[in-house]
Amino acid sequence: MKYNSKNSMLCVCICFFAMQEITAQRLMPSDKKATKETVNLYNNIKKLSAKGFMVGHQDDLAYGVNWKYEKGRSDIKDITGDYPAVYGWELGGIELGHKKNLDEVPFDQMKQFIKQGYERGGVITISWHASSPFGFEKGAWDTTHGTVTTVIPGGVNHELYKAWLDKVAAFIGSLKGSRGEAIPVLFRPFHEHTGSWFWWGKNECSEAEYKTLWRFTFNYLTTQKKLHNILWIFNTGGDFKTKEEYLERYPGDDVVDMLSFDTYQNGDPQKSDWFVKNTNSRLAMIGQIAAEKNKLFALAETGFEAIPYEKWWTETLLKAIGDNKIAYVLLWRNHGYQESTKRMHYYAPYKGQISEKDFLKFYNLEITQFEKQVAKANLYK
Ligand code: BMA
Repeated sequence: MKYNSKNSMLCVCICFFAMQEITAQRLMPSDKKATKETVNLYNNIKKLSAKGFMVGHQDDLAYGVNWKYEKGRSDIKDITGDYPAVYGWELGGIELGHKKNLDEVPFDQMKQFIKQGYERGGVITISWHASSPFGFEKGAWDTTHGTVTTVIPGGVNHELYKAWLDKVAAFIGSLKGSRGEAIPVLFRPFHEHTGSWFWWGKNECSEAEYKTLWRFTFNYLTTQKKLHNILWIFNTGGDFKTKEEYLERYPGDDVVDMLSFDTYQNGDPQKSDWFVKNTNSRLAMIGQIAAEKNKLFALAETGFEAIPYEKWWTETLLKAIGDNKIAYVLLWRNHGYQESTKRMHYYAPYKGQISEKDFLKFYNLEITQFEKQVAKANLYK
């Protein structure tokens, strides 16, 4: 092409619109100072979710149904030869200065597991069953009405709450990759708030109080503690009926990056399709909200305790997700036999478990993303 002023004008215009397109597509986390790796993760998860969803597992590297703390082991890897793409970890107990979390995972080991998962290219998500300042015995499950009022600014437990956040911040701030960079985490505090089983639940505080609790926590950790490696996940139970209901306690677009809810299979999936229908329609609902708000969405906790149905993965979970372009689905922890409930408590299969074959089928689908595939996508670059 011959160079003339008309051509160069055209070039400038094309570049201008191309740049605009790129900036329009680029997602910015709610924390305006989010680190490069955090911004990259946010955008790369979005790209990845167009092709398929990541599969995650709580406490995956710490223990499984028949083992505890064996180097490199994972129940999911025992079956597939691959790790989950998302690693869920839990901070409950850290606020009290405990060395282990409420499920007995030592925080110093958790830190190492987080680094390992991150270095391999996986994604880290953190939940926090924060204890109630009134109920150390019942912990997060102490539903004394009005607890939230006491921890937000002006409340009698506000200083205590700040001291708790300092401990959370020290942990999240200590997560560093091999170049000294902060490891990005998807933080999901005050989860399942549409239920009434935690002290931050629906019947335990007002909408305004919940929002204040969230916004205070966001501001304290980002501004005061200068943590810029967090993507913030808003999370309800699976019991909302409308978009309006889902958003009742939504604290604002400026403090949330991802929308999610938790839901579990109950009863026999071969007799009733409520889990498939319920989950699918609610994911569609939050997917619409996420699209309107230019945010991501996920199924942040799910599973079928002890997986008694051998085809639950391809016949139930896969259908429940359907064509919703979720970022990830996280299976809850593989505790094994639980004395308190006198039941087996696990949500991912282990070698020999009846749904093992179907899980492998699920693994081999193009739409499901485990660590090897996700590592190729270089989520932090
Ligand atoms: C629940 C159960 C409990 C556990 C808690 C917090 O769903 O798995 O055993 O203590 O989550 O991780």
